[in-house]
Amino acid sequence: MTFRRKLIAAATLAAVAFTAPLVAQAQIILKAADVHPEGYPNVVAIQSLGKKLEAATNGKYKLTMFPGGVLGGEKEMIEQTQVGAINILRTSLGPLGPVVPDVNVFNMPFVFRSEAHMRAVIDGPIGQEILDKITASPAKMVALGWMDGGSRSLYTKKPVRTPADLKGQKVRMMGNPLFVDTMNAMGGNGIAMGYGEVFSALQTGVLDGAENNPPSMFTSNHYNAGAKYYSQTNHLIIPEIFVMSKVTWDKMTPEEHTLVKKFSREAQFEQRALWDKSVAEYSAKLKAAGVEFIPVDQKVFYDATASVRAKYGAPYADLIKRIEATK
Ligand code: GTR
Repeated sequence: MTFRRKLIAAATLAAVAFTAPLVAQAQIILKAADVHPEGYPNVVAIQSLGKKLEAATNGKYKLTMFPGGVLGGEKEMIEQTQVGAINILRTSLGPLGPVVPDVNVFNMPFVFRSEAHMRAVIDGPIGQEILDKITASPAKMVALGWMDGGSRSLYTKKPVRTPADLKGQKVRMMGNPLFVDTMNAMGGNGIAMGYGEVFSALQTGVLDGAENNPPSMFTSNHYNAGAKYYSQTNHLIIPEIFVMSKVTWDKMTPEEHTLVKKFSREAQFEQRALWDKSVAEYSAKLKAAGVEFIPVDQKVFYDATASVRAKYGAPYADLIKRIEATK
């Protein structure tokens, strides 16, 4: 080897030694889960949080997404998150109510005047208080941020315009007694069931309808199981949430906590932008597939559900006043 070559070889070795880590660091896989499919705004926003965390920690953490409910329904996934089998979970606040009753104030029918009102509440101090209550509760989850779930309306095989039209109709609700009470008060028969079971229950006639926002109604394919009428009740405006298992959180450093919090807040707003686009897109797709959107008098359904707000809202009278006062 010439002197020049030797010099280059030595310099290359030195460069390699300089950049290579002294001890190979084992990568930590963060299992994230969602009932929604790949490409859904909530899934995309969590994946992007994962990518940012991976980059900021030089690959110490890598997020792997389990979409489409492959790890179970939200009730089962909440349980897996509590024990650390799932590290990051995006879920509706609905099925979290039986685990952390304080969140039920956001789960009440017509507690928010509009989606804009709901956003103002979750982005502000009340939203932070509810996140903190989840984290401080014995549920073993650290609440990271909110997501948008739009407004939930009713979809059925027969057109529904009034509570009387719901008489005798079996309507799927999320697993929380509050929602079964809500549907019963709206005039139907509420049946609690996991999201993944609704399609075949509609097909076999176990259910006459369900309720959800347009992106979920479309991606779950429920409109292809006979539910062709979408009545614009907007009875539930439930924010969604993403949490980290406390088991996982407790193993992270304070610097990593700061990163997770920062990227979570960003995920909240990234999802929102994607969400607004997806509501428009999936509403159009539902209409193109022959779903009839039926305008209804929401006031009638609001009045019909007063007993539910009275029952579940009683312990939170002050908080409800603050929600109402939020502009
Ligand atoms: C969707 C929500 C999911 C899940 C589903 C359901 O709107 O995004 O988290 O709760 O509804 O009805 O089970």
